[in-house]
Amino acid sequence: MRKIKTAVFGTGFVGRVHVEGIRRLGNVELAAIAEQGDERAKKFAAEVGVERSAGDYRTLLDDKEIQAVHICTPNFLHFPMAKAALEAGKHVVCEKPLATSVAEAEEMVKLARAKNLANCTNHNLRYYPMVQHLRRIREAGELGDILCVQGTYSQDWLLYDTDWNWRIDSKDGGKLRVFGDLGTHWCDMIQHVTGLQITALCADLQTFHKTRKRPKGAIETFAGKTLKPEDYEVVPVDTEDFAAIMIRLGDRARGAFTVSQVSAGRKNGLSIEVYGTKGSAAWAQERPDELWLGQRNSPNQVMIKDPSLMAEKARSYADLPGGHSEGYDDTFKQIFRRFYRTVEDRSAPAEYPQFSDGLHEMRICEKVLESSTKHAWVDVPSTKTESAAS
Ligand code: SOE
Repeated sequence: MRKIKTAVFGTGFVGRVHVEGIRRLGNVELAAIAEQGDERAKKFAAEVGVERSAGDYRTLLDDKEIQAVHICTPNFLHFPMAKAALEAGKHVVCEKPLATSVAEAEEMVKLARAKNLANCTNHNLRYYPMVQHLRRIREAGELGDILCVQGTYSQDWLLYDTDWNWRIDSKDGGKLRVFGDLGTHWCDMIQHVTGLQITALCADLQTFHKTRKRPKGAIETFAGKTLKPEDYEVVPVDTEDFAAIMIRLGDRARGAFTVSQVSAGRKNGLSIEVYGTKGSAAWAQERPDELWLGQRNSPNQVMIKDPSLMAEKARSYADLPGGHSEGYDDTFKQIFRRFYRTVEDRSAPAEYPQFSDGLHEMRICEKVLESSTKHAWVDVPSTKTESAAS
């Protein structure tokens, strides 16, 4: 069997997760790694056992054998890298948020369409098996009409002013930090499971640390807990630590959620609650194999992931039997599997979030900023997304 050759651009926290996810697929070969600077690229490639590395990603784009690339760099590089990759005829998986502006995201959508190349915005969190089960029971009408949604995406790794990461600087991460990083995941998930787009919002942002102590050396995501006072310099902060958002979905449903990187004890606390006219469901990322099902007139249930008990259309998202947990890493395998199916066969349905989904998230980001600046509700323009329904 001839494998599809792919390359990973960026070797931080999520680049490593992509490397592992790609290797679990079977039909894809990880052919090269790109990272700024030859030495860094070579070191990472050697560590993960990839022969080829490049200090400049563009050298890999000239290689006709490489059919696809994964962009896992800081956000400001997503647009130039994706544009260059698409122009070179490569299929692209791009980390979220897709870009740093609506204009960039629009151009990426247009270019991918014009070139007929597979394009994925990596909203991997949709692919937890119990999130897919929730989506399918909602589609089957088991929750009735959706009335309201609630939730949060909260972490604690930027709680102290000595915590630092590239995302804090808007030049690298974009104008929104927590919302771009976590809010886009939450919105993608809630829209995916309810089948409703966010149509209006009202956002309140807060930057608790107006200055932070930036380490003098480079620092990896989630990895700043061991530095000493002399290792830092004080810099102003221009991105938010926390946001509270009220939303409207479709023309009837309502909701509210928060996003935070300063909530002590919350490590990767994404939760969604969906309340319908017949029943409700709630799911939390830190207990991914459980789905809470709420009833008005009978006892509530906690369903444990078990493919044999899951909605039929959700079963292909669980590879292991009941009691064998599937987590964060597995969501990457699931999304990549579906992406590469469309690389192999361009007529196969795209069962994953595409650049158009990432564009919708960028529109939401733009409106979050506008709303918080104006202290007002704002409408969110609708986006025609192209992901296949199943
Ligand atoms: C850091 O906040 C981060 O790694 C995000 O970038 C991911 O998208 C999220 O899934 C976990 O947290």
